Amino acid sequence: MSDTAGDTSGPGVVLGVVGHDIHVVANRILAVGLAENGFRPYNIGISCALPDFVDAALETGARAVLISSVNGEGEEGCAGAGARFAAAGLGNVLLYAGGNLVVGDRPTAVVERLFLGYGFHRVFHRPGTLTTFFEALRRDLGDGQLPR
Ligand code: B12
Repeated sequence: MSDTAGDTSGPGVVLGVVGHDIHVVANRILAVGLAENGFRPYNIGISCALPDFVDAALETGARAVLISSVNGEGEEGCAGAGARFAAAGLGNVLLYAGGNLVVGDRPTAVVERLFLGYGFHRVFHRPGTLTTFFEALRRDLGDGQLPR
C-alpha cells in the first residue's frame, strides 16, 4: 500500500480513487492532510474498485474509508458500497465519498442523496475547502457514533 504519509498513531483511514480515474492530485493532498491532522492514512491510490477498498479496510483495520471520484465514475463505481462493507463484516466502518462525484452538473443535494442511498455516511460533492471534512471526520471517529 503506497503512501502511509507520516507516521502517526491516530485512527487508520483508507483512501483511494474509484473507477478508471487517474486524477491523483486530490488523493495526494488528502493523504498528506490526514497525516498532518493526526490520522494514519492508508492510500491505495487511483484506479480502484469497491472490493479493493473493502480488502484494504480488512487488512489495516481502518476505522474510516474515503472514496474519491473526480472524473464522475463514482456514480457507477460506488453503487452498493454500504452493502458490500456490511457483507464483509465492516458495517461499523465510516464511509465517506468526495470529489466530483458524477458526470456533468447536478445539484449538490441530488448527488448527496444518491450517495447516501449507496450507504455512505457523509458525502462531499465539489467541496470548496476540506475544513468541514476534517471537522466531520474528527467528530465521527471521536464519538464512535456513525452518522445516519
Ligand atoms: C488535471 C486534470 C486532468 C489531468 C489529470 C492528471 C492527474 N494524473 O491527476 C488529465 C489531463 C490526465 C485529465 C484527464 C481526464 N479528465 Co480531467 N481534469 C483535470 C482538472 C483540470 C484538474 C483536476 C485537479 O487535479 N484539481 C485539483 C484538485 C486538488 O481538486 P479536485 O480534484 O477537484 O479535488 C478537490 C475536491 O473534489 C476534493 N476531493 C476529492 N476527492 C475527495 C474525497 C473526499 C472524501 C473529500 C472529503 C474530498 C475530496 O478534494 C479536492 C480539494 O478540494 C479538472 C478540472 C478542474 N479545474 O477541476 C479536470 C476534470 C476533473 N477532468 C475531467 C475529465 C472529463 C477528464 C477526462 C475524462 C478527459 C478525457 N475526455 O479524456 C480524463 C479522465 C481520465 C481518467 N481515466 O480519469 C472532468 C470531470 C467531469 C465530471 N466529473 O463531470 C473535469 C472536471 C474537467 C471538466 N470540467 O470537464 N484531467
